[in-house]
Amino acid sequence: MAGEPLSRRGASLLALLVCGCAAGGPNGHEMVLVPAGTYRVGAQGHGRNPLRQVAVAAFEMATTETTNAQFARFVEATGYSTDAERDGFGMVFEEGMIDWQWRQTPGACWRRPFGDARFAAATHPDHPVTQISAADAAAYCAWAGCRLPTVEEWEIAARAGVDTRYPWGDELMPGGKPMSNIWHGKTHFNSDDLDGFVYLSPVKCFAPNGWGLFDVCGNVFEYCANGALATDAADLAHITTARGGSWWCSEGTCESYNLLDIGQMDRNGSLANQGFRVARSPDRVK
Ligand SMILES: [Ca+2]
Ligand SMILES: [Ca+2]
Repeated sequence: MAGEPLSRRGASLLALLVCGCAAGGPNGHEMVLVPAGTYRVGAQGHGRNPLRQVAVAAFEMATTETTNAQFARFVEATGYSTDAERDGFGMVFEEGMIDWQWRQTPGACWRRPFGDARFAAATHPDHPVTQISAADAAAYCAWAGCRLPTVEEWEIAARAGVDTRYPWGDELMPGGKPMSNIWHGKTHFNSDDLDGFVYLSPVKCFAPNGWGLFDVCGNVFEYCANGALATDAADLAHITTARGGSWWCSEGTCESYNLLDIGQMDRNGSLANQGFRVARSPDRVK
């Protein structure tokens, strides 16, 4: 794969290599193998994600966002308490709020992402876990024997060999069909369920990318291992990175539900649209 730029032909070859390698990872994670090589990421003129070639060692990427069931097993095994649980609140968006408005909500945490019984983890085991800080994600990864992907690894796996804006092409909704769980409304003031979900959706509700990864665009924003990027201001020590947008992201707000944009997150923040996907660098992966 070394030196091979992304192209549709390259995508086909890589798909043959990668899709046959999905295998069981830790704590029920299904992992896809991404071969070592040099891959093209970014785009010409993109400020935070310029076009470049990156060389990576082989790695594995989970096919789904980490679920409530998986996080529950971690908590049961370790007694871990998340930042939101220790703080006593998480940040919640409700239908009818204005763009960018989030409410500090007592009791909101991974067990109750909206602070009440809706979407409770106990009754929604196949939903992605949310109300997770960067430290919470790191603690889970340490226990599970995996790690967060870098922004480049995330993009390589999410692209699955294509050079389009989305895994399925350059159109957000080809033929008017929603392809991911995002916020389609012009603003957040009015309810939006064009794709079938106003808030979170179970993992695997939408078609996967070419390598079998689900929800790389939308559902929950996914923490990455990188801190503030070189293009960010030097005083952003509390910033970490996240990719893929979320159910809350809309055309008029963050619009990060694509293969190019790199989101910024406060590493101490806990929100109802923030989760993570795990990666791994096993010794056996050459
Ligand atoms: Ca939606
Ligand atoms: Ca996602």
